[in-house]
Amino acid sequence: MNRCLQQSLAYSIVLALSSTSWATTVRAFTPESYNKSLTQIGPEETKNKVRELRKTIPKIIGGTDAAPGEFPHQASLMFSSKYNEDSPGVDRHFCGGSIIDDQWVLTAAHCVSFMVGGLKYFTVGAGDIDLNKLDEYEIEGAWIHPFYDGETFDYDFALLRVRTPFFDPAIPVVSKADNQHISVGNKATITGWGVDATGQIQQILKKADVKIISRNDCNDQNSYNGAVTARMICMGLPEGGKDTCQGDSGGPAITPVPGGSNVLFGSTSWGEGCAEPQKFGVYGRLIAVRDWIDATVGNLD
Ligand code: 4AZ
Repeated sequence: MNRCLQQSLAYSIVLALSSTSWATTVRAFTPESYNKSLTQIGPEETKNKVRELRKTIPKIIGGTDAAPGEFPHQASLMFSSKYNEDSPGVDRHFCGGSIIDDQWVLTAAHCVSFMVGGLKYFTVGAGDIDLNKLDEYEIEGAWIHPFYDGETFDYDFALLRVRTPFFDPAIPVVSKADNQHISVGNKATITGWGVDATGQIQQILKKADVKIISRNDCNDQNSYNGAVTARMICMGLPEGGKDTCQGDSGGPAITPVPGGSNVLFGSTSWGEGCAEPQKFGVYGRLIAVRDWIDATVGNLD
């Protein structure tokens, strides 16, 4: 068997296993088990116990359905239907992406690193909010940011070039001028087909509004304790409840700039759990790699 296919199978197994273990955790905490553990201890311990228990329960990730055509730049990285004929899109999707030029998708390096050597087994899906109705675009080439670090997720960026132009329009990538208007506390919109609190990939694209969090707050001891680099930007709500999750990686974070149009300024990268208080979603900060994007796309267009 081809090595890449083996790797991708391994990846699907990891995905399947992680959602299985998550589902098991949910089932382990029945109302009976809460009540039992709570009645045996005093009020202070009860509060702490509740806090502990809450950490282990998947939170509502807080999304709602996107409307048709609302995020035409949204793309899906999928196992190609050519090699998985009987599988619907929901079973083949593994990451998000954003159309940034007529033949280019921006995504996360960690979504692409295992494709190398087997691009034909993968495809870019776009053109619908329904994961089972996407048009597929063959991938011509993949460019991973040269400074990508698979351990720290620093420079978690990749570009994919497809063989034929997308039917849907690209979203502009944040410019230096736009970036002045992107500040802590601003609202941003995140989208993706990634898992909800039940661990299921979503057939209909979901959206949620979150706030931009300062790197300082995100690097706090209660959050990521220094792991957030200048190539990352955090978003979420301090109380949790709205976040990206597994399967959203590589997908867009957008915000309006003066004049009213949206720009792409983040790409979903990592986080501890999903939608937990203080554990913000961490996104690739596109302004930090705008020159690399321009050079890569510009050289081939
Ligand atoms: C993931 O595995 C993933 N809560 C994406 C985003 C976040 C966590 C995990 C952020 O694709």
